[in-house]
Amino acid sequence: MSTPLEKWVQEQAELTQPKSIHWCDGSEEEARWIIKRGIEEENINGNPVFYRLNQDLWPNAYLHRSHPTDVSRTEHLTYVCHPDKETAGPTNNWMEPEKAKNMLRQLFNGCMKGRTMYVLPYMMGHPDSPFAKACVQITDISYVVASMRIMTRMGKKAIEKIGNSNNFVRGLHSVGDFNPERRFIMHFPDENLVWSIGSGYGGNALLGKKCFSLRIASYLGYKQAWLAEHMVIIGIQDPQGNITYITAAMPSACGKTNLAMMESGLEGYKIWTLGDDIAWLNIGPDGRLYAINPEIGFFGVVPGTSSKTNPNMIKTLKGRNFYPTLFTNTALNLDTNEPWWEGYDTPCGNNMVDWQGKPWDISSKTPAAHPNSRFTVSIYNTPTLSKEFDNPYGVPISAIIFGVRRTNCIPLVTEAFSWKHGVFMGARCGSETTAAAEQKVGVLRRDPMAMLPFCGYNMADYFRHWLLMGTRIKNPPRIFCVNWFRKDENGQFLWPGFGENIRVLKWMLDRISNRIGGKETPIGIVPMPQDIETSGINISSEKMEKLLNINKQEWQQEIKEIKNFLDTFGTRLPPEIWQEYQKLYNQLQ
Ligand code: OXD
Ligand code: MN
Repeated sequence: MSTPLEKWVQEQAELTQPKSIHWCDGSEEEARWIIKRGIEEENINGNPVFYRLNQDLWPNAYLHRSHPTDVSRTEHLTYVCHPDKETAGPTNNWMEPEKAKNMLRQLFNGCMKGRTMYVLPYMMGHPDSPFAKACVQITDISYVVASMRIMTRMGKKAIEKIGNSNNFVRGLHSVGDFNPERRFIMHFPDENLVWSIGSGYGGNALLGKKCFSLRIASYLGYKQAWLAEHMVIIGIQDPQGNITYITAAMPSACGKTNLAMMESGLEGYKIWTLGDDIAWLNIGPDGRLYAINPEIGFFGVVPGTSSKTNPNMIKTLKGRNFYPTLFTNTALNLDTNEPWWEGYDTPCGNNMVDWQGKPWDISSKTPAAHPNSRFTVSIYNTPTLSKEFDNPYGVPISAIIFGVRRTNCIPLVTEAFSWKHGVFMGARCGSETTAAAEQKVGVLRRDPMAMLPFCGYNMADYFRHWLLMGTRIKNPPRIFCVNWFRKDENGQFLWPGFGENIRVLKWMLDRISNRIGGKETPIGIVPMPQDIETSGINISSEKMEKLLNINKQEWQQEIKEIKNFLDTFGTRLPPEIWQEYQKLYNQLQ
């Protein structure tokens, strides 16, 4: 008699008709075999799935070139299929579940003919964690198998957890024919099920990541009193050796990975890494809020990564360990067989090809590496990995940060007056768009809690859930908003960013332990300019003033945009959010 898992796999095989089925065990030997298959047997657009890079300089590292149309998340092709549209809310694409399935069934029908179907059992979260979830993804491309093995705890443990039960998260994925016309990422939250076809890109195809750990998990959290968030988790060690754990939500490609592994610019302070993208937040036995990272790898943006901006990531990428490291859509130096990207430590070579494998030189008009080129690398390679990383219960959280990318208007840092005010602060966040999704870059859009593309249900209900969580948590974390990206009238960044962001984190620690005051403004509490430690960096008090300034004119425009956004939720929006809006409005008059 077959188990529910075997039965499900069998049904998917009948639909997709693969040549063979391989159940992955997550072993090192298997990983080597997968990479070899990607080099020798599978191809995308006629090119091998993997190229072996210089193994002396980049141990166990491989280059992957995606299909040229498949380089980022495709939000317009991503659907959340609740039985009714209202539950999906105004920020999600919605399709009636049966209609979505009928449509996709036709695309999946026979799509794996001549190919291998890989069955990937994996855990999101440590297998011993009460918060972990057992999952199975089916895919038909070695790139996804290799990536999932870096990003998740893949192997037999998940099969043992599932046993004879029906209790596992299902993901069916095929690259199909890569045609954007036939590319869909469909979520069925009521069934813990994801169907994704037509893309191999991480955010569309590694179904444990955005699809399950954010979209489906956020809805599970809503029903079960926890939160699945687009957040970094870090420990900040102070000169006395105390470690304070915080989380930070930031939109895609806004520096979460750099923050997660920051080399502190302030003596005595050190950052410990727990996660760079996703946090699951649960209330612990002592009533406090605890965070776990359900992933075990980084899928980060490559351009701009260097020994200056993120020295720990360079060490991580060059580290030697049992997981391979993947580079997707970087350029390649043909003389040295090394990956290369804009903003890396060394200048480009004389014999280069770009991310598509086309000859490239310094005079070329297009970038060598795709602006959303990525690395996929194990977190266990990280020199700053927290000793609490594998703690199944997670770490207690003292502060939550909402970060935005804004040229103007939003000060370097603001603290919310209360949890309720903090929820409004998160809800009103707007940020300038990046290359992480297929869209025009640099356009301001509302992105509440950096969850706009990832919240698997109506965001009005999501705000209500956040408000309710605040009443359930003992000693709720303080809430802050940061903007590292404010510019002066000449378009220059006002704040040095990167390792110097520790100075802003230090102010937060001082606030949390009531060591320092702050200035009350209509939008929240901001530091007095002298309260941000600026010794050792060249930043004038005039610049500091600009960074912390609340410009009434800009805020008049901002508040209009906030209202327009909140209006889209109609009467479903919790009254508390409108109350906070009204307070802000009144104070800005
Ligand atoms: C990511 C994203 O890949 O947010 O993490 O797009
Ligand atoms: Mn992300």
